[in-house]
Amino acid sequence: MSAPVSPSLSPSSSSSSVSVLGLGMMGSALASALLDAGHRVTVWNRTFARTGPLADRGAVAVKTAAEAVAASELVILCLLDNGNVREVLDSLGEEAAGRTLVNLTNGTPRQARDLAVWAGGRGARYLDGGIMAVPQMIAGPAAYVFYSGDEKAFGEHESTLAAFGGAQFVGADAGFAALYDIALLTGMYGMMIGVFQAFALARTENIPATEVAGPLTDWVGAMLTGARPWAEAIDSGEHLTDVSSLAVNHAAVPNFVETFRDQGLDPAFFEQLQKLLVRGIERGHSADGLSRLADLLKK
Ligand code: FVH
Repeated sequence: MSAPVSPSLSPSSSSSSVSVLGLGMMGSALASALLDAGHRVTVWNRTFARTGPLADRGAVAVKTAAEAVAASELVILCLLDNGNVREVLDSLGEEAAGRTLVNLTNGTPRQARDLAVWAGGRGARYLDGGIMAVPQMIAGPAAYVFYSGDEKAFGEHESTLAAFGGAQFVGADAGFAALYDIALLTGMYGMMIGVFQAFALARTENIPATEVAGPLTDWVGAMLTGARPWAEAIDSGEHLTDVSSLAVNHAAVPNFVETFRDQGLDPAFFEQLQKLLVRGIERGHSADGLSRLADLLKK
């Protein structure tokens, strides 16, 4: 079942009609960017009061999700999680038919694929997205969004979606945008947890975190230049190194566990790292570099 796009809702004009469902910090930034780009924007939020600032700027605020979906062929969803998205979509009648649903809510690849199936069953096209920006970055030069799913729908709406920043299509499998998103956020969380542990360690001796911030930024930045060579090693399966081996790191990590314990901090992060290093050595990879850890994570 696939309903034709009505001429009055044609996505091809430079000023499009777009509906945004979910006006939290991110949804509000997205709706605001669409208004700035000159689009006609309809907004809905579970808590209606949050529509106020956007309505003041010219958005049409509606009371139900069904009205918002009915208003535009292009529908952006940005809710807390995909359980909420599914709830909202299930509350609709026939309004989803003929619409392009662009779901920018954080979620898993499997959830994205399930939502694509849901949309297909209602005659809607589905794009999933992973936003690589915080709300304040939206529409700025560093912001971009990964999209996956219906490629034709992406091509038709790419110029409207450009209001948010760069738009990168990563595959017809609806789950791919979430996979890219989670991969990049995994790097971010890993970096953050490391940085916060460094600050926590400094604070155990009353060293101000601000004193460590400068050298830490330089060091982590310098180490990140390894990302591409590690990626090449992981893709090729060739992990031999002249930088530092699993054996060298296996000898050093107990010092981190001990220091954290001595300073009254939880050493769990380093205990997990040591477990991986032990696994690598037991499997005969002691001369390999740290890029081998990616393989060792496989269950
Ligand atoms: N903020 C960020 O930096 C990140 C950047 C990358 C992408 N994430 C994801 O974007 C989704 C929304 O995040 P957010 O920052 O806008 O989140 P909140 O400000 O907390 O707004 C949440 C909105 O979801 C609505 N909502 C919650 N539960 C329901 C529900 N059961 N039914 C309908 N809507 C619901 C909530 O409505 P209300 O509380 O105002 O009534 C907000 O509109 C998220 O996936 C991030 O991971 C943001």
